[in-house]
Amino acid sequence: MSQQKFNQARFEAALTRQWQHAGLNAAQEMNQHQWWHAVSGALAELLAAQPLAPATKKQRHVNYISMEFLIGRLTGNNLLNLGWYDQVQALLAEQQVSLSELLEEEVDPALGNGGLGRLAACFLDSMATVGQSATGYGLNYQYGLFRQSFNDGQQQEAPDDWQRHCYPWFRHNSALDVDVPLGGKVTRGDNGQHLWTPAFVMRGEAWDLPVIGYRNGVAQPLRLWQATHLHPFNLTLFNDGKFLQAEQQGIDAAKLTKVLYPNDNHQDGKRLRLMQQYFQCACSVADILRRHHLAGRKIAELADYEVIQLNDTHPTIAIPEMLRVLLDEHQMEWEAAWAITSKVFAYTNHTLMPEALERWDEKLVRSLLPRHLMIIQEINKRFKKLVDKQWPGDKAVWAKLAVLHDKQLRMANLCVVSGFAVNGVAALHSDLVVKDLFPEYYQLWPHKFHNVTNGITPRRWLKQCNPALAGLIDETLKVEWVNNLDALKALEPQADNAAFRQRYRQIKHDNKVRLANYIHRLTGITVNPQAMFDIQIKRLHEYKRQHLGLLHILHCYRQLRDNPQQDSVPRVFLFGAKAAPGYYLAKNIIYAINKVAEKINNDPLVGDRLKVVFIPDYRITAAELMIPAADLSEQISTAGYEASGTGNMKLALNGALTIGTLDGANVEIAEQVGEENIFIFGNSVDQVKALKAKGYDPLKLRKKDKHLNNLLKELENGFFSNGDKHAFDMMMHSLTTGGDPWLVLADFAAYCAAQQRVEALWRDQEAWTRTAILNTARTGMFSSDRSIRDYQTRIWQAKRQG
Ligand code: Z16
Repeated sequence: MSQQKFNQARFEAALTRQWQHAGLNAAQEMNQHQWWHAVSGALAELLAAQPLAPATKKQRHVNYISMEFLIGRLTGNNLLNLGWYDQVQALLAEQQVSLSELLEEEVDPALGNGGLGRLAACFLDSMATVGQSATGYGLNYQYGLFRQSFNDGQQQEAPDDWQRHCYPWFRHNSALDVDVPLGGKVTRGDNGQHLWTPAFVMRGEAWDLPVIGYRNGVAQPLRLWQATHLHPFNLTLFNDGKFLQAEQQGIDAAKLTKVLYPNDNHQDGKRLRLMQQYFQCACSVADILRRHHLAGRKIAELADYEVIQLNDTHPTIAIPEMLRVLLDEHQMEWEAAWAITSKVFAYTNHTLMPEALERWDEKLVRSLLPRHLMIIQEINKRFKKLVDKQWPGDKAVWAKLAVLHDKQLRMANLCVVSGFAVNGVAALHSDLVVKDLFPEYYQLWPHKFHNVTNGITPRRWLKQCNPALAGLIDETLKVEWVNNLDALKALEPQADNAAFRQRYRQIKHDNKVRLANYIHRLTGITVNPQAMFDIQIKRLHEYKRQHLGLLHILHCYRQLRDNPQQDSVPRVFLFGAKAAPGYYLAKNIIYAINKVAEKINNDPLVGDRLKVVFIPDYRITAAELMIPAADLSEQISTAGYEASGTGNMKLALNGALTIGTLDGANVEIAEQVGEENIFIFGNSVDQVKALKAKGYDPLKLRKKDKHLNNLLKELENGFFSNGDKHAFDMMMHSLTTGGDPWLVLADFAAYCAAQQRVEALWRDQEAWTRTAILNTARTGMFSSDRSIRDYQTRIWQAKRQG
């Protein structure tokens, strides 16, 4: 496929229709926001007229189902992928309109929480770019992830109304409506068939966003389902004069896709969430089968043409839904329905943490999905025969492997039993999936287990967010590297070129100035762009250990006060993180960081040498500004708990050096850039296990380490909290009497030592820049294009077993 040409006349005509539609008399009457709207709407219109790109070679169509797509702003990115940015910029300049300024008008669609949702968005970009025919299936939430602000340092949440009803990139196709039943009961028909009489029926509407490949003419849909009531809603009740009851259905349906659940790596088992999951899966499965039939294919051939990739267990209910449709609507036998289903589904695991592994109360499932529970019971029963054969009489193994157990439905087990592939998201993580999470399943089906290391799209995460660096690379390599990121290898020799280093450093500096201006505008705090920008950006979670970062900040502050004359390395510590609204300990850590920041930033003794800024409302748009400006990337999770991480990849690619534990994809980053170009510290996975096994006691550690004890005391004695000795109780309890489950104190000394190595290198700016360049040159494998090719060869197109 080749790039689609920009047609100026058609674009101008579309633009005219846009302002006319807004009721204006001339383009000049548009304000900045209307300009953004009109330009985006005009582009969407041109794309809509374009036929969908057909698959280029014989390959299964990928249906990527995810509860979250954290896509970020689309207009700038779409222009870049289309290759139309410069032409549109020039056209608007004729009207004295600045394209870059109007792009700032777009609200960042925040239909995801963190890494998992962003990964889904990067994968869509890469599938379109490498020519993998695909549809993304998600939910069209009215409210995305909450907006964050701080009130005296405490996180405040506000609803994120992103005005989906007038988002110009949406295309609604009412021919794709799906009816979704819920609740009720199951009876048997005359021929013994199952008849599900639902308590109510909702309607799913398909709202499509275009996913545009990088300059290859490909545009394919991200299909977001939106719930609404049926039209007309309950007519019988309406005619009976029970207007309010008739209306009731509509009220329930609209609630369904009202808001994204704000948890990352945590399940809370709410009824409405299960309804969202089923709603999404029922709509998506119906849509996949509709397309299959429309193409004139037999249902028995489904697995030859379609694969369904489940992004974590959130869409697992699609499995029994597929079986239900095949059994009850297509009247297939169990064996035939199972043969198809078990060749279609593949599952990606993103976490080992027990609180994130989804389990649903059997009772809740029965009340919403009575027929699905019966199907799951059948899967469970048949699977038990296999387990009994392999481990005769072993109750303990069955207790672990059962899909239904203790009145609970375990979604991950259902995925492994029913799918043809299971993958982890980084080499270390995939290893732990096999060894710690699913060892018995691995014994049964070793061929199902894979690793596919995560990746990031270099279009958004280098070319778009760091245009100056992208320009330098263009100029140096003189080849298209953004869809062939391994080409960055050729930058390696430039690390030894002083002139190149100078330009690379200047670009980093300019990016830091840009961020400093943003910080000043947002918070009123002035930061020095000469200082080291030390950045930790990710969801707030104990395992990610923002509080370990905090202890090191206290350590730096202590050193300054103990020795005010010392020649210290000036640093700006930057945080960006949202805490789930119900995660009180995480919120307490945010509060602690903000209070410490306040004290340090206002201490005249500190001056320019230390600043701490918690940037509010961290989101894709903020990441695009922060990542190109980072010198140091904090990746300091307790080893074994960060499945992969993807911010780590973005930062390294943009020339930040990593300080991190041997966790997730950090391990592979270290392999790629070389041990001498990264700062690794702390307990390894095995050491973490050993420490816990022998009974780790943080209080003992505290007693032994006077310095650490003093730092902790300052958090407990009100020094940072206007005398309030209890301000940080929750965090302090976790670190001390609570047993320090994330080994913050255990890694503290090693962390500070690694930070010292960081400072030693920083003092030699040429050596630092050399290392940064090598990070850019050697992180090409973290392109999500490579991840997608791995999925293709290992999972989607692999020869199918069984
Ligand atoms: C999530 O963002 C992740 C895992 C999970 O179970 C649920 C959510 Cl919402 C993250 C992992 O924590 C992170 O390590 C990984 O890089 C990311 O998923 C993408 O795989």
